[in-house]
Amino acid sequence: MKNRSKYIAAAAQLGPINPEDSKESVISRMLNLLVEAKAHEAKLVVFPELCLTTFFPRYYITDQAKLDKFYETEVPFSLLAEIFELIKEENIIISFGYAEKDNGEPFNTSVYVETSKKIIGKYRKIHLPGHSEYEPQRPFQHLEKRYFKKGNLGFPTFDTSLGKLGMCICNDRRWPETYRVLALQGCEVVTLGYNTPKHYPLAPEHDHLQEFHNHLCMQAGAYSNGLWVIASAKAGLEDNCELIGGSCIISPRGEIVAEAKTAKDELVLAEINLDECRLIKENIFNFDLHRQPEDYKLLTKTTK
Ligand code: CDT
Repeated sequence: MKNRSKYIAAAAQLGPINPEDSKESVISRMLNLLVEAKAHEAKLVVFPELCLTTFFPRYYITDQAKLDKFYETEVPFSLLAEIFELIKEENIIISFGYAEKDNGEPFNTSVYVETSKKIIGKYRKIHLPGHSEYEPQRPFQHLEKRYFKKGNLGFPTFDTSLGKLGMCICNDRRWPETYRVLALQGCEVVTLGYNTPKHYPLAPEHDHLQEFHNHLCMQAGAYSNGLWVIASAKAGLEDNCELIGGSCIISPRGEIVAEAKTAKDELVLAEINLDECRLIKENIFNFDLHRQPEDYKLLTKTTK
């Protein structure tokens, strides 16, 4: 690569995926976005959380065979064949989320895959929101705690041709610790996907703030850790449940430099300049000079 520190990245937002939509139909939509990404010479393309199917934690599913269809036992390269055919001559890293079953253990997972089909990074969601039992009073369920185990890979970072990358998934982005643990390992770009309903049944008073809270936590995470954030939504009206859009690319200054305009399939493009991380990391949030971890012990001593 000519200049490792500058490249085009894309948040590849997907519009709604309804329960009857096949994985093949989703892949062909992803392919369309990749054709566009390739035309813009994007090197890093980020797809949403659980992007191969509808957001199934919305449903209470008791039929195990039906539930199993949502999971992959390995990265589904055969499904993704056309995608890798398209980019085989390129030097692109793709990130996407899927429901993983590893030796029977279910995880909400995201991976980095290189053009050569090499898996160069994996993350399993740590902050699983929602509940584990059916709650009839809700207009829709959020059963992530039922369908997934807490991720067991920590928050790893990955040295790549596009800088030091790290992943988180949806609800993780609301927690400042996520970005800080990644930043302490030198992370320069955090990529993430999300499925965020507009309506939060437990605090509907906040529904009008969903888009604001989405950007607020990611902009704060980017700025206070001097890193880029690339965030990709699954958006729009999915089986009658409205999911927010707002996919975006945020600079280490905390500024949104590119943002989705629709709640449909849409590519959000921006130039990533890794050197911009330094202005924050070497000054206002210079960890070596200014962090005071001895006064933060409570952070890991208690869950309350
Ligand atoms: N997928 C996911 O983590 N969604 C949550 C919804 C709110 S909690 C029920 C989020 O944090 O966006």
